[in-house]
Amino acid sequence: MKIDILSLFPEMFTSPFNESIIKRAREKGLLEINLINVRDFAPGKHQQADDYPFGGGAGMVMKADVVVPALENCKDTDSWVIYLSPQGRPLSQAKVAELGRKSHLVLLCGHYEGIDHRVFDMFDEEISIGDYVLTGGELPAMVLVDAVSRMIPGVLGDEESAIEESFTHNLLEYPHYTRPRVFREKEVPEVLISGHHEKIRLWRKKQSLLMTLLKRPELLLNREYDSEEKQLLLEILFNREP
Ligand code: 4GS
Repeated sequence: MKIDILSLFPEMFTSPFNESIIKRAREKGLLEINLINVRDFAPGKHQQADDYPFGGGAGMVMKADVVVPALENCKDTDSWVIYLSPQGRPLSQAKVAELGRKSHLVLLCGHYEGIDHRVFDMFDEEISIGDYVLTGGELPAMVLVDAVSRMIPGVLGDEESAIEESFTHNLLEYPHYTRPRVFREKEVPEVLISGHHEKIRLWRKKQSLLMTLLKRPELLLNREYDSEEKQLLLEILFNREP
């Protein structure tokens, strides 16, 4: 997958994309990330990329005659152009999985008050990472790249990618433990040391349901239940043992 990121502050991206799993994905050639400075497309000696808003008011607006050429420069027939902003649809794991199947993403990061509205018809999609206001679209672009990268086949190891993870089935993760077996009098649940794989699977499933019920109960309304899960829910709700 190729990802072009258009920003006024491309240096913000250097360290997060040069560590850990994303670094490995780039080295393996599974992921190509290009950081493009929008200012390079600003005409004139001063390379002015933003200007005062017509009609007055606070803040600056990124200029259409700078952003449009910057977008045109990286747009191809297979490109999917995303503008990160609080007005976008909230990012979800389902959307992340969908974007993971694209061959070319172009991410535009707004800064200051926003972008001249005449640029908007160039976007395929507007995405928000949550209902709060940041100083720029750079952190949202990093969040999106990170989440999408791990969907690309080969980016996670076989073991990691096989893991059933949070949100994929509208369930949160079960609790994890590693050595030591006893830490400050807190013991690792007995079943995890039992070596009984089926019992461990059921314990984890039940814990996932319980964690979701306690922390994000609204997620439970957005999923279907098989007979095993119904049984586990009955056990949780009415303390009914199998
Ligand atoms: C977000 C967000 C954001 C909004 C950018 C104010 C600078 C800022 N972008 N998800 N202008 N939340 N953008 O806060 O995507």
